[in-house]
Amino acid sequence: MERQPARVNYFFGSCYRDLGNTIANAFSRLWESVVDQWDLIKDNFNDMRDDKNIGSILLFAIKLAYRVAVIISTVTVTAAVTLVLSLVHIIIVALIMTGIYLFFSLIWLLDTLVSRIRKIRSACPVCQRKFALPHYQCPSCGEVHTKLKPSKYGILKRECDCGTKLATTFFNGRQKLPAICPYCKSSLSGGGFQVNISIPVIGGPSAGKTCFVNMALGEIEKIAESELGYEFEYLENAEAQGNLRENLETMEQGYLPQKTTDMALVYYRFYFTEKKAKVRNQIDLCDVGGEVYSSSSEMNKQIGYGNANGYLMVIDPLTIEDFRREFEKTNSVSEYKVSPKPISEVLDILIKTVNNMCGLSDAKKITKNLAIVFTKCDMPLIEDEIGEEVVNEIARRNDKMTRMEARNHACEDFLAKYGESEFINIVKSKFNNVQYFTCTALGHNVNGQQFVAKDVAQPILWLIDKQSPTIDFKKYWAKQ
Ligand SMILES: Nc1nc2c(ncn2[C@@H]2O[C@H](COP(=O)(O)OP(=O)(O)OP(=O)(O)O)[C@@H](O)[C@H]2O)c(=O)[nH]1
Ligand SMILES: [Mg+2]
Ligand SMILES: [Zn+2]
Ligand SMILES: [Zn+2]
Repeated sequence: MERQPARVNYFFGSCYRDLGNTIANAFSRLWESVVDQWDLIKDNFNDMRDDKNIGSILLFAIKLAYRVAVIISTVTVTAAVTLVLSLVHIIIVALIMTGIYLFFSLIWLLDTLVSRIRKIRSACPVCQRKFALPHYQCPSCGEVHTKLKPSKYGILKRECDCGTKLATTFFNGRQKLPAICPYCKSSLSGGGFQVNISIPVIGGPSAGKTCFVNMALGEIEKIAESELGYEFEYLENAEAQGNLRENLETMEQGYLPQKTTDMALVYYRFYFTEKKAKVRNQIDLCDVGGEVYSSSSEMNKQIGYGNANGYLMVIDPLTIEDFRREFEKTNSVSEYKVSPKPISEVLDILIKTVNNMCGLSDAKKITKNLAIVFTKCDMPLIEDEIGEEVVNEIARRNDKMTRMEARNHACEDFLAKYGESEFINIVKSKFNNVQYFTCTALGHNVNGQQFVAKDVAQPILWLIDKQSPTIDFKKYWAKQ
């Protein structure tokens, strides 16, 4: 383990040294007493060498016998007792250490298992990487602890070099410490105790991504508590780069949000969590300038596409050439801001990027969910193609079909009718789980009136529901 700016715990370091020193001291004292006796024998011998007095010789003999006896008893009995006591000492320390190691293993395992089972992951909106454990900064001295886990530095807590005690697990509050991205060092909220679900929004320039994302989040915020029973919290800091509040305010006044110029994913980050849940769901909706879908090199810089948990593709119906021609017969297309980028090209570059990032062959499916959202459905003609009545009619004709399945049918029929069969085939062959949706983010073109979104929340809720094992909107879907 990389050196941490913390003191090694007594039981993982000094404890063994202390044991060794104690035993070595006992034996060295024993040896010293043997040497002392030997020195005394030599002194006694020197004292009596010139003394031929029989009494002195006798006294010397008695002293010699006594000292030899002391030496013999020291190297036998005392040494044996010291050895036995040392062994007892070793056994006691070993027992204590076994207990401590077992406790350490248990805490380490629990912390690791909770992380794995609850799928705890953080994502960095700056470098787009995902990781299980962020780096943590000591709140007192700012030193960075790169592996704040139970370790030789401490089981439940460790002591930073500055003396501050830091929790080392999620059970005792590690997530309350300031967390930073291990790769780019950006600061992160939530302390790493969350499940991150990231959803890039796909679609060419002017497809309607930004209008959709902002209106959908506005809608989800409105219905989160009352209809869904979940807590919604948009992150109003640098981490959430998307200007949700500003965009919603602009749109409330009947104006449109600015064109997205970023070629890097813009994170709209929010928490969406069951009441009183310990682990929060952190959802990232990632908007981007639609031009990115014309540049493989720009796409490949956005590793967020590979790290995603689901994809949300926004389609402007007028992008579909055959439909646009039909539309033009009775309507003026110039009133609409049509997205010029063909949907099959957008899909193609997405698939190539994900294949490349996830090491998938062309034949291998992308297992992440895909929501395909027809937006701008306030435009004329579209209601007759994929509107609610069409969906209801399909559902009525097929009594085993759910409304969601019926909507898929309606949208696929629409795509096939207007020359996009190839798009349907690619979607089917490359994605396991696909759901079509229809919505309008604005309700009408700019006319000075307030925009009215319709059905914008469902695609995002569907992706979250599919991805999260703890989120279930059964009651909500039953009403749709
Ligand atoms: N009628 C109608 N027009 C819409 C709707 N949503 C978007 N638009 C129009 O489409 C234009 C583009 O929408 P944006 O949301 O900015 O599109 P984008 O996909 O974010 O485009 P880039 O930022 O260029 O990638 C808007 O300026 C509106 O004119 C809608 O629901 N109804
Ligand atoms: Mg945009
Ligand atoms: Zn410190
Ligand atoms: Zn980062």
